[in-house]
This record gives sequence, C-alpha cells and structure tokens, in this order.
Amino acid sequence: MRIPATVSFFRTESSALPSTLSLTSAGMALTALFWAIRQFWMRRSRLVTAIGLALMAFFVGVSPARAADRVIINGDGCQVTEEDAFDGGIYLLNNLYLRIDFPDSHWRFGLRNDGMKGLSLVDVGVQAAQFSTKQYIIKHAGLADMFVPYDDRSATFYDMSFGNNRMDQIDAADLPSQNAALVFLRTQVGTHYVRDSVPKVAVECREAGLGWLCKEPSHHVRRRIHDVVVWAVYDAFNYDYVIQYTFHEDGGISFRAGATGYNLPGGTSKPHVHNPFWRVSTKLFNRTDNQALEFVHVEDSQGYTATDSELPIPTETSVDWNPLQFSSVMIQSATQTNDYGHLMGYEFLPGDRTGTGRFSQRSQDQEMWTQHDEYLTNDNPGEDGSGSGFNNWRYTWYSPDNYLLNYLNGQPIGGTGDGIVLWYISSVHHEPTDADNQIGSGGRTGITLIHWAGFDMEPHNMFDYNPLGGPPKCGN
Ligand SMILES: [Cu+2]
Repeated sequence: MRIPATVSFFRTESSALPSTLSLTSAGMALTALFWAIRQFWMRRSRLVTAIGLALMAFFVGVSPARAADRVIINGDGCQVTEEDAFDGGIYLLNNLYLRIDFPDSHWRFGLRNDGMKGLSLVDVGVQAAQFSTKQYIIKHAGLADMFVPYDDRSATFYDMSFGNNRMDQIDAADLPSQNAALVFLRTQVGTHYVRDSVPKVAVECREAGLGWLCKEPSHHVRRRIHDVVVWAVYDAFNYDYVIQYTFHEDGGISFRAGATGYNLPGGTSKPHVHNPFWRVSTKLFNRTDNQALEFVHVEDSQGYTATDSELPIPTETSVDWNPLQFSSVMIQSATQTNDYGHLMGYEFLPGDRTGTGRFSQRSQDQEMWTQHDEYLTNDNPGEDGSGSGFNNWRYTWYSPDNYLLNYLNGQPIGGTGDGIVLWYISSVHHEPTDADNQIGSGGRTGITLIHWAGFDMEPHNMFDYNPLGGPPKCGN
C-alpha cells in the first residue's frame, strides 16, 4: 500500500528538503499515531481498536521517507555524492550508488560486495564532451579471483576462495585529511536496504597532475585534473589486497589490485606471483549491438613504416597482449556513432604491467586459463557467477578452468547474451627482498610494500572533441 500523494506529508520527494526535517516530521507523525492508538486502547472500544490496527497496517505499508542525496566530498576539482543517503535513517530505498561531478565530466556507478570476490562496480555511466546525459557503459566489473602460485610450488593459493564477505573495515585514519569519505555498503532486507555496521569503502578525490598543456611563445595554457579513487580491502589472511577503481576526468577508468600485508608464514622469502583475474561486463549505451576488435600496430620488415589496423574479433576467444604491436582490445557499439561517423567505444590497455604470468600447462592442475592474457565472451545468463553449478563461481569457489573455459564456446561476439565480457589477467611478481624485513631481523617478516597490477579502460571515439575543455587552438 502506498500513501496517496495528497497526504504524503512526510515523504520528501524533493532533495531540497533537509533530511533532518523529514525525520522530524516522520517522528512527529509516529508520536501522534501511537498516542492516538494508546488512547484508543485505553477506551477498550473494539471498533476503535480495529481502526487503530488498520492505521498501523497502513503506516507499515507506507514507504519510508525518500532519502535525500548527500554530498560526501566537496572538493575544488571534484564533488562526490551518495545517492539515497538518508542521514540517521535505517531503511534506504536503493542499493548504493555514487555520483562524481568533475568540472568537465560526470560519472554514476553502484558499489557491491556480493559473494567471495570483494568490491565490485555496477551500472557505470559516464557523461562528457557532447553528451548531456550519462551513457551506460559497464554492467558489472570486479575481480573473479586472485591466483598466487609460489615459484617452487610449495604453495598455490586462490586468494578469493576463502569464503564470502572478506572485506575489511576502512578506518578514518586510512584516508587523507581532505577530500575523502568513508562509505557504507548496503544489504537488502525485504524490500529495503540497510547500511553495513562499519564502512568498507574509501573514496578520495586526488589531484592527478596535468590533463594537457600547450606552450607557444604567446600562449601558455594548461589543464590540471583530478581523479576520484574508490578503494576497499579484501582480506586473504596474511595478504591484504587493495581493490581500487579510479575514475578519471577524461572518461577513463583504471582497475588495480595492490598486494600488501605480510609474507607467507613459513615461506617469507619465497618468490611468487599475484595474478588478479578481472571480469568486466560491458554493455555500451545499454544496448546489446556491441562488437570487439583488436588494435595492432605492425611494422614493415625494416621497421621504417608501420600499419595500424583494427582487426575484427568475430567469436569468443582468448587474446594475448603484444607489447611490440601496442595491441589492445576494443569494445565498441556496432551502430552508435559520434558526430564524425565513428563508432563509439572503449579500449582496454595494460596498467602497472611489469610482466605476464603463465602457469601450469598440465590440464590436471586446472591452470589452463592462465595460458592467455585476456578473454572475450558473451554475457550469457548465469555467467556472471550468480547462476547454478559452476555458474555459481561468485559464491561457490571453482577454478576459472571450470567456468571460463566453458564460456569460450565459439559463439559470435555480441550474438548472444546481454553484452560483451572482457576477462583480464594482470600479474605482478613478488621477489621478497630486505625491504620486507622488520628492523633488526633478516626474516622478511615485516610488512610488505604494496605491489600493484591492473589495466585501464579508455574511451575510443566516445567523444567528439577533447573532453577536458581548453581553447580551440594553441598557437597553430
Ligand atoms: Cu607477494
């Protein structure tokens, strides 16, 4: 039952009404109602009691006051807003969504902690340049696993196999003193949402240096930019993994996992590789007519001239990054063009990449999924890890060999499912050194410096012009 609009005196439809006022109104209404019911009970009139109960039912059926959005970071170069953030309230109408407003671009995304895989993004939208509304680009993005084989194979860990909800609390002391906020994830209870009891997400607005500059004799111009960095900590016993999503003002997103904590007890000096295994489910412009390409830069036999190509990727497949070809995977709309007739999309590029992990080629070890850098599959029902059997990999641990390799069944890319999924293996080798020591001990039992691995997702012909403004020309 919903209260009619004409008597919605305590539903704040407008975010202009301060949430404290709506709380007070709701409180007063509750007090009056309970007082009235108490009076009715005291008079012991069956009729009136029935009316009181009807009123209660009516009240319980009413949606709680619509939560107001709340600005959580109000910096010079960026503002971050938490949607549906009813201060002091218990019940929220929606799951967690944040908005970022930079001077020249705008983002909206949800944050989730579903299952065993730590913080993920959902429903990412971006607005910049010619767009006057946010354009949907990502359905779901996050880690699918964290594979850590030790060089001598005295240990082989899947660090995201240890159970659900292994995210740690973030403390105020983890944040910079300015332009940062702690955010509480939400859990669905019935038809509403409640906040976690502790914050598990950090949001920071960081000065990120130059977006561009141009210096000519008569003309010196530049644009300094900000990033909004969203991060959380996944606890894998001795290792703590920072899962980090950085939203750039130019329309790009960086995905990073950082390994820190302390080295394996009993194996503190043993070298090993951390392999964050990512899954990004794209759905550009919220349409399914998307396609995949591989960009390559190929030099002639003397290396004097080169030819750049965008090679169609017609079917679900594995892809290897070729550093000698500046290769990248592109996912773009098959139909939506910008003002210049170019199909709009995104490109996936290495970020903080120091090497490539390749592990067991023996099928019984179930590491065949590590034989390539990237994979492209259709987002078929259940393949997001929420299905049954091996499709339940988000909640029940399976080797990626059990699910990913099954998803690679030669379907035409974009031909089935609800968007295109890019799977990306980023790797960082960790050779413990004396920087892993505590003072006075050579045992490498100290805290290990954070080591990062990941990739970047950058706009490709998404925008009709430089999204970071600036004068039309610089001296030319
Ligand atoms: Cu390590």
